[in-house]
Amino acid sequence: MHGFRTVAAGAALFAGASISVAAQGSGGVAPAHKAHAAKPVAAAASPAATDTVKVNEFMSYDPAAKTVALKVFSAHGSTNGGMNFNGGASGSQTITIPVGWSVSMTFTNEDAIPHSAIILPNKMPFPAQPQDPAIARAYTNDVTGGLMTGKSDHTTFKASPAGQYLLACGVPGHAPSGMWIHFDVSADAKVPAYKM
Ligand SMILES: [Cu+2]
Repeated sequence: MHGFRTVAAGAALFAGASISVAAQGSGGVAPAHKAHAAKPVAAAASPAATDTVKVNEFMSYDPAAKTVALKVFSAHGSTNGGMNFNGGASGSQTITIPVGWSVSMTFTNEDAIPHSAIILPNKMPFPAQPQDPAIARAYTNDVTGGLMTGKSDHTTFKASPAGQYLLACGVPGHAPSGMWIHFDVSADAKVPAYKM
């Protein structure tokens, strides 16, 4: 279901070598200030080997280094009573990472109660007992107890193997309450994408 828009967004971003400006908003490209439609503006840019591409406020990546910087905020807004990541709950968002890329994830808890983040297999129901992440090192500190209000944790992991996963809260009861979004490691995607 979510595959098409993810790919389309990624392709559009990749084409926009002028980065970050066009990447704002919910997938749409902002109207051009000037209508030089025939001019190949992007081709005029330098090869941009070390440029960082901004996908949205939560994600940016370096296509040369194949690294993704991902910010994950718990209780980002009131969606699902705060039981959300970056405003997404019960799978309403999908993060897509090309297989083999390195993900640098910074998690920050904006809620009054503890939360955490862990990559789990895309399986329901959620396990009743705490378990290891589906991708090595893809979890935040004290994943069961959670981080207190305002606390952050950082982890870096390699997005592998390809498959469909969930980014979920590891505090008991939270994931079954909807505190999870999709996390795909794709063998087909050329660049990371974030579908809101
Ligand atoms: Cu939680």
